[in-house]
Amino acid sequence: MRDWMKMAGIRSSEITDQRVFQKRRQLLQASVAAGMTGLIAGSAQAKSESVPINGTIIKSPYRAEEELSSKKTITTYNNFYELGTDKGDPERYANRLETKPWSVVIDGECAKPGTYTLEDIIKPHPIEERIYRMRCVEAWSMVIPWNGFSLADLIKRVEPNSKAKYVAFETVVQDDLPGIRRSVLEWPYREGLRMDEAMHPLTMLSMGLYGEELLGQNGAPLRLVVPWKYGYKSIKSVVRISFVESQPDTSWNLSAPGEYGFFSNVNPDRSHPRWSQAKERRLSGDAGGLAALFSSKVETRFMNGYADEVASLYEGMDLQKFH
Ligand SMILES: Nc1nc2c(c(=O)[nH]1)N[C@H]1C(S)=C(S)[C@@H](COP(=O)(O)O)O[C@H]1N2
Ligand SMILES: [Mo]
Repeated sequence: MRDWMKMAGIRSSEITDQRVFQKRRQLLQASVAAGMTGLIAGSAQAKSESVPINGTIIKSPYRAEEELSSKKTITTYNNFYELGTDKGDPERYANRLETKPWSVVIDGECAKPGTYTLEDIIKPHPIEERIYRMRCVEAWSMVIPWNGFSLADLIKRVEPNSKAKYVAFETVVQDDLPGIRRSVLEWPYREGLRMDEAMHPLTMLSMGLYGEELLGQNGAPLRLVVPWKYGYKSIKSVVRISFVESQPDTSWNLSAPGEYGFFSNVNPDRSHPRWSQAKERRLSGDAGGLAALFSSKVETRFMNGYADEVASLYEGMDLQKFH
């Protein structure tokens, strides 16, 4: 064991693991290139490896001041129903999600529809770090340092026309994902935003967090982040973005229209039919998993604390009705 390894607190077994890992990864990539993914599905531990984001990350002015949730909490306490309904399932099965190669279909009412590779989508945009509060409809919340850019910047590139009143999103459907075999929701997972919501500078496309590429459980390789709405609007592993004229279907609204509206703005004054939304369990630091049971309760803020920025989008709307 080398001294520098001791100093850095690294066990030699970890180094070995790293090497084995790299090998497997190369093998995997080679096989993907050769179109043999089916043969080696299940050996793809590469997805649980942290990969630093390549290039400079700019600190944006969007920085919630609260204590951050730890990387561990953010990557082990998740909702991603395609991978299972238990909070631990997304991490458990993240390696089943095939993220390479990845492309996104952009279609509908725009001048530049097409199939864009992940690189085509991300490359033109400087990557920012934005610290957002995230509030799940199940009344827990985290503070997450996302990496990514405003969705508006991508939208401008593809030039939507005047018929584009909404943006619809879809998640990938892969038969190997354990949740896909069960019909807990209608697949593909679908979400949507009104055009002005999609164009709001707070609305992000994220490809990383804590300076590392997204892991499967957080919606690798590209997901939406809309911090003033309940978490389910922030659709993961996006493969399709469509510009449409009328309000698109969303998975949660289809499954329980009385419980999940289209807008889904965080609102402590509008209870979910089965529970209050007035408070939330803040999963700060390492408070994921069982620790979540003992985490502190904080008051939920209107529009998740982003009302100064976004309340004007809903002026004159009855927010009890348009929930
Ligand atoms: N495709 C897809 N996207 C999804 C979900 C899902 O089940 N499938 N769950 C949503 C819910 S309910 C929440 S709270 C957030 C959780 O994001 P996180 O696990 O990265 O914190 O993802 C959202 N995006
Ligand atoms: Mo959620």
